[in-house]
Amino acid sequence: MELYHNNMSVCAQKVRLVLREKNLHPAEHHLNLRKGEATTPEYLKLNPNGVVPTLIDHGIPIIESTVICEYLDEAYPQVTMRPQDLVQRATMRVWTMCPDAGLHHACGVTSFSIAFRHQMLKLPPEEIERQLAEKPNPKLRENVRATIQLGIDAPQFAESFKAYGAVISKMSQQLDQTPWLAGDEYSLADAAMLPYVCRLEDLNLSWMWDARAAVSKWLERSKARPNYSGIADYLEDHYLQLMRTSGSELRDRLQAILAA
Ligand SMILES: N[C@@H](CCC(=O)N[C@@H](CS)C(=O)NCC(=O)O)C(=O)O
Repeated sequence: MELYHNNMSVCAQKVRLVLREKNLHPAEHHLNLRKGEATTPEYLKLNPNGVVPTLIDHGIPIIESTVICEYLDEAYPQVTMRPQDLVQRATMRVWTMCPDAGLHHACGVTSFSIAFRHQMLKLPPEEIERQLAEKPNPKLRENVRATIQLGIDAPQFAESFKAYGAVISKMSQQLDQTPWLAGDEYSLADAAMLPYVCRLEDLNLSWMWDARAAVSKWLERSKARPNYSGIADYLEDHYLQLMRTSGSELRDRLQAILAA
């Protein structure tokens, strides 16, 4: 088994949480996204979307992190991450589809507008253009361009950030009732959502759940599990430093956006 991934990518973190939960340790290929390593002709043959992660199992590439996690759970059922109860399983799926239904986009806009744009702004303008031109999806390309140039003043920022906040509030409602997102057991739902909450924490935005004790407790419980190594072992200090500083500097403006 092989995994093409990136240390700080939320989608890759999600898949690594599931792999660690199941005690699977594929050979790893780390792709530097800032250097365009996910858009090389060789990699595009594995993942035509030019994104990480990609899992190779029995020589076959499997793409889309949600699909990869479901695949792993079905192909390696020794440790199961789906509730037996079918209603809880349906609840699990509502959470696992959440990143694909908008949260992942909101997270990308939020992370880039607050922090990652600063890495890009250090590059010569022709290098920024080269990297943008490599993005196969034109809409994504223009979104990234706006967030690089305008940060949290980019037209799509407020809507994305509020959507992110709304997800935290939905999680809080669920976690007020059950210890894990799909019920009494840890499941694919928790693995799917943890990277997105950790990203907010990395951006120093944990004030977003100051008044939501159930989210703090869930986060603490999730990070205490051995599979959290799928995130912790890969954290890069210079990214964390950039995220913390940029998120702290913008705190007042971000709070005003959420309150508006
Ligand atoms: N729906 C895809 C999204 C994958 C995705 O957007 N991956 C990001 C990292 S989290 C990526 O590779 N971006 C390419 C880039 O930044 O150049 C999945 O869940 O696998």
